[in-house]
Amino acid sequence: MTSRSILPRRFAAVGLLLLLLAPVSAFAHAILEESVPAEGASAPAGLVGITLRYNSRIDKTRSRLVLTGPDHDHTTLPIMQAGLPDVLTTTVELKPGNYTIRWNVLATDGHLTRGDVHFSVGGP
Ligand SMILES: [Cu+2]
Repeated sequence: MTSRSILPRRFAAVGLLLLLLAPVSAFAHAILEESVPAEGASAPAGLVGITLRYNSRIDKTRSRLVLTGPDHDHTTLPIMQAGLPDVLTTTVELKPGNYTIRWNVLATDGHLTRGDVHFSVGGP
């Protein structure tokens, strides 16, 4: 075998490798792009709508939103299954105080990511 015939094979191997890696970058794991309430924002007391928008589709049945309130109690919020595939929504009745939403989400690439959103609830 000469070096002339080896070189194209190398290129073919690199091409195959790129082809195998392509789906990974096409379906990146979830990064939070926008939230309502926004980080550090304030919402009026009462029924608060929570929306988290990601850069990729989310497996809603295997993702979790846990709310920590002013009494340091942890509440798992129900995630609505309807709506856009890259958006998690829920509503919860909240009294004034400081809150943290911890999100654990499973993206369609099979990777889990998590993060926190802090916000406060003021008077009605
Ligand atoms: Cu990923």
